[in-house]
Amino acid sequence: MPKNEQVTLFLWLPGLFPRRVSYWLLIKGLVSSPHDLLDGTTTDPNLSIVRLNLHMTPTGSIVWESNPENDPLPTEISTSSPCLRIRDTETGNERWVRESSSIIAHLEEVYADRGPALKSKDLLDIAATNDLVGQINLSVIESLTYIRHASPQFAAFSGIKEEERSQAAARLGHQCMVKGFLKVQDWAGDSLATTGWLTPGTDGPGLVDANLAAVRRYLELVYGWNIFEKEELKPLAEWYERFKGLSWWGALEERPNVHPPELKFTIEKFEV
Ligand SMILES: N[C@@H](CCC(=O)N[C@@H](CS)C(=O)NCC(=O)O)C(=O)O
Repeated sequence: MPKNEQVTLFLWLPGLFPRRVSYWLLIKGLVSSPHDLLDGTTTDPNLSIVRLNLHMTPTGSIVWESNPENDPLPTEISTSSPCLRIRDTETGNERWVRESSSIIAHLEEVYADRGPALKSKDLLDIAATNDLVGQINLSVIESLTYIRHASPQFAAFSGIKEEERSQAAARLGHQCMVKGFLKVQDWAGDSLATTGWLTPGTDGPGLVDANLAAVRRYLELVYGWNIFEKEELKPLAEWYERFKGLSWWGALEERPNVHPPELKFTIEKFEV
């Protein structure tokens, strides 16, 4: 990274999408432990973490409280976390990256010479990585359609009235999500067979792995939902068990109170 750049991550640590960044930071060694991550401490003085706390207003909109307080996420830039700010310390000029998958892909370029590679250098592997990340993000949208209709609390949060919730919409979302994950499983078949990981051309877990593991873990924590429960997704279920074997997993993801109890929701069980 150029000497005059200060890079800041705005992270709501319990969230789904910021979790992708947390996993990336831990695999890369840019935070040295889950304890340091929760504390907002990185191993590079040019990289800072602003931790966000979520507050819901009575009208249901989200307000972020930042730690440190004097560095809030500007709402004219984004209302969502994660967010990445790159500030030129000489000119004060700022640029922003706003999407979790783009943020970790960008940081992986910036920190290409540090820690393990989470992305291949081979151009075709990179294209395949982009295919996989894109497909994961499409499947996440389908999973959101499912829970918008299957979870009374998430429906209410999304502005869907109880009588408007639809089993057909939930079922379709679920089916499309499974179809999408089957594509991921198929497209990652070679790397799963050779390295056990989803990211093409890396030795260990990479960008694709961080992007998907965060989704699997968050939906389990909030809804008690295993998104790979269908028998046909067994290779992904086995991959996730492998991911849980990473050295930092237990200290981060199995610590007491890992998820705020007020953000645990239910899913109505019906045949999907
Ligand atoms: N597509 C975005 C989604 C980010 C997102 O929705 N983040 C949630 C927290 S996990 C959020 O900030 N929601 C509040 C909002 O969008 O205003 C990404 O991949 O980063």
